[in-house]
Amino acid sequence: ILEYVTWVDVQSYCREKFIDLATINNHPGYFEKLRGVKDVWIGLYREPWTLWSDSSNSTFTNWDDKQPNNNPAQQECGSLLAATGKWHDSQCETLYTFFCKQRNDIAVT
Ligand SMILES: [Ca+2]
Repeated sequence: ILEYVTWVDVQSYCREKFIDLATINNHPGYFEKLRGVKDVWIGLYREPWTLWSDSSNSTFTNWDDKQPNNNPAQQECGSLLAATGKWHDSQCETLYTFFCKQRNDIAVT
């Protein structure tokens, strides 16, 4: 069952149950896990956008056109559009589903 929660709630949940929010890389399996999902929180936070929630550096980026745009204001949390895999900055209070980082793979919970 997919849950829709705020970014901060995802971070506490993932840190308690797994390791942290998901980091996204070029892992070929991750698009398959996005089937049937709409918007997903990822472990990126402003600023800088180059650091994951687990403090690892983001070398892989996949921002959508004109993102991050902070429009409308206060878009401080990173999300991913499941249909395209592209990243957006979004308001942290938005309710999206999420990934947690589990070992070195990602898991949909
Ligand atoms: Ca945006």
